[in-house]
Amino acid sequence: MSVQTIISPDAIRTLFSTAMSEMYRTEVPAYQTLVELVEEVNAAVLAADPAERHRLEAAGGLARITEERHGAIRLGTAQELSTMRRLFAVMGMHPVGYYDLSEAGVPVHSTAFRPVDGEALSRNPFRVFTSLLRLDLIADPALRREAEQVLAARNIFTPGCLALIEKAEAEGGLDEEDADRFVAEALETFRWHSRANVPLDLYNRLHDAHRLIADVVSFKGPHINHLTPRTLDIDAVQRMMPEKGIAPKAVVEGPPTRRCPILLRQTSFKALSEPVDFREGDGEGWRPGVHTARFGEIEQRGIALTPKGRALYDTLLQDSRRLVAPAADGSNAAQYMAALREVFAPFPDSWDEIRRQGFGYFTYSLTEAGRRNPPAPGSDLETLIESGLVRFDPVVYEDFLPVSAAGIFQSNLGDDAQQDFTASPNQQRFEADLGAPVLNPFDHYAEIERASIAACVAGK
Ligand code: OOG
Ligand code: NI
Repeated sequence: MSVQTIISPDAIRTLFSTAMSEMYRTEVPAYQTLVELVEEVNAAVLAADPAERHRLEAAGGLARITEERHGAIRLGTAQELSTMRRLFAVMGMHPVGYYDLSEAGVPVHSTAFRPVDGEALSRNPFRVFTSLLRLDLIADPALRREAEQVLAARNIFTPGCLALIEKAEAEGGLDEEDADRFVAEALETFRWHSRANVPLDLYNRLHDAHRLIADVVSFKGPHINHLTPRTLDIDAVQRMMPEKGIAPKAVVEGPPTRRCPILLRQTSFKALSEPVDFREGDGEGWRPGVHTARFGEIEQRGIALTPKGRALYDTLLQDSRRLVAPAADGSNAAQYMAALREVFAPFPDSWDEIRRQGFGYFTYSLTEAGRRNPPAPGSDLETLIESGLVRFDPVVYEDFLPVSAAGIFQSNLGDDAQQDFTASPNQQRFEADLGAPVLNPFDHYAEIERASIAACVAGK
């Protein structure tokens, strides 16, 4: 293969996210309904706010505003996780962040495979929140062994997919024809299987241990469990879901509505019960049952916070929840959202204040005047801002939030699924299973900011 024929990993990611979107809309009609609602709301926001429309147009993303920003899968073994890392690497997606969900009663730990640099993100931001089941948190040793055996016997990747991963690694990428084949093969891993891999009796025992364990262990592969388009008004979509016949989770996760959005807000419609056939004991027969796993989600992103800003966010979120713990049935949703708004009042709500207090990451760039009159090397940044030579823009948060993720998990596992596990973050173990370290998101955002400052004060 000649080097010229290799296509960009970003282009493969776009083929993949488009194919996933098509597959999921067909498989989960309620998701198609959600996407149509999001399109409707986004169009209304843009019609009412020409300035926002302009800004998005200038950023080049208007046509793709509603495209999926992320999806999620849950894996069963270290081997699956490390192969998944290699699969995503073919599409320019790398592990960023470590999330321990055991603390929130969900027996998994996770990372997000995502494009890392700004250019790759702007070409296609699609990421996959990827969780690894923690069988070590299952109390019953016999059940744990049974689950391990089932997982050890499955192969979630097609032979064609594995061969193309190896080819991409050996040759530094794929050409267009191989990329098409790779996406088609990879898609098989994320597909829904209406036939379970286990008898109903084992499914029930796994389900009793934790619904998530049943979801991971009982199937041939890690079906994509949701996709998440971007909305420009998450509160409107949350409000309008029932009108479209889909049931939203109780509350929007994350920070309250603000003028200057921070981090990530997300909500979903509740997972649907779907028919599944289970094996009939050891025999050939099948017996009908149901499984609840797949849903649709939406997200709205704001500025990436520094450790100091994040600490304040975490404290305020905890305080809000202490004041009003959101009930799973949504009965106190309005009180919770009101408490959230009130408790978050001390979090500054202007970009300049967020910046001055060191709560958020920004990129700095020369203004028109700054380019005409480049600053002398070593100039003071604040002086340059005051004199209008340098401007600052918030860095968008491209990662996830453990408390929000736990809320999304929980509302889709059934509202009774909360369970206590000993909180036991184990990033070292996760990285050993992954076969690579995860990138620390704070370091990454800090570096984006540092590089932009260095360029400015150097007059670039
Ligand atoms: C993942 C839930 C987390 C998010 O957006 O925070 C998530 C899952 O349910 O597998 O996707
Ligand atoms: Ni999600």
